[in-house]
Amino acid sequence: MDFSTKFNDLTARVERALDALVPALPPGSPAGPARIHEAMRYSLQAGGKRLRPVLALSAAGLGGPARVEDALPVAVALECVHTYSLIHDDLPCMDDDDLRRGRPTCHRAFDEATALLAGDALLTQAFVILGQSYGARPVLAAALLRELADASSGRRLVGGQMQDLLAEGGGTGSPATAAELEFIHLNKTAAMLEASLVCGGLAGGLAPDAIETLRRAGRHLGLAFQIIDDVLDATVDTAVLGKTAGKDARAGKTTYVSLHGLDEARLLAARETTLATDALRALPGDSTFLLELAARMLDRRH
Ligand code: GRG
Repeated sequence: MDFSTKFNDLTARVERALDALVPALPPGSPAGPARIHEAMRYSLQAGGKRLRPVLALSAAGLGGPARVEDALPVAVALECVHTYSLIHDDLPCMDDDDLRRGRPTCHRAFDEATALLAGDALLTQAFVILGQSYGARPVLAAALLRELADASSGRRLVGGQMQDLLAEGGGTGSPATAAELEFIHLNKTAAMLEASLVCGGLAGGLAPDAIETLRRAGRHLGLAFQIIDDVLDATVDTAVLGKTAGKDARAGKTTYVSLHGLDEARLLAARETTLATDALRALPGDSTFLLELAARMLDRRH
């Protein structure tokens, strides 16, 4: 199977699992407020790139093709946490954005309170899914819960977002230093990519040293992903991105582009990608797909 066929096959499986595990109304529920489920699904099914679930499924596949199915629930849980973070990031009290995944943000399509609740409910739904789907395998369930909870915690995703807001003017008002920028991106961006590979590896039954190698690959892939995100924000227009472009410069934000310039930022992203692919090559199993995915993440246009 070539790369695109495999990528499309994995994303199609993710879409079906999302539909099943985040239903319009939970099975057996009375006629509760459909609005919360509509808002959750509105943002979830708006057609993101599904990178985190695809990374998880590909890492699980290193344990053999049959393991991919095992990783579907955690892949969906990762996408739920990611989508919650996007909904909250877009709120007026944070980034105040109107466009996400090519359509109006959740609070524009519904209202602010509904968007806040949809984000809360998606975060919680991730852990509902893990409990329901892996409860019969308590050792795996505990490892996945620990990994996803840590990645989305105040120490990582939320901590990275907090530092980002502080650097933007919520705190001192002074732009982030290079060290602060690395902290922001290691946590706001890389934590979830790292968790995607690690959770996939756990569901794939990989050994502890392979899990740590996946963690290292995820950290470098996450930094490369964020550097490219900064480059795209500065170079690609809103219609292509599906989210508002040029926001970093307008906000006077420190980014890899503002610190290093476009060319050097691209070189840094390539360097981080090489570090990620060096790690991926050391893994057991066939990592061809993951290596190609890393290369395409570096070359992405949106
Ligand atoms: C609100 C706790 C909280 C965190 C917000 C996701 C996020 C953290 C902020 C969004 C802004 C941003 C640049 C985040 C870095 C991570 C990133 C590039 C997210 C976008 O991921 P993609 O491009 O999005 O994979 P799609 O829509 O394709 O899934």
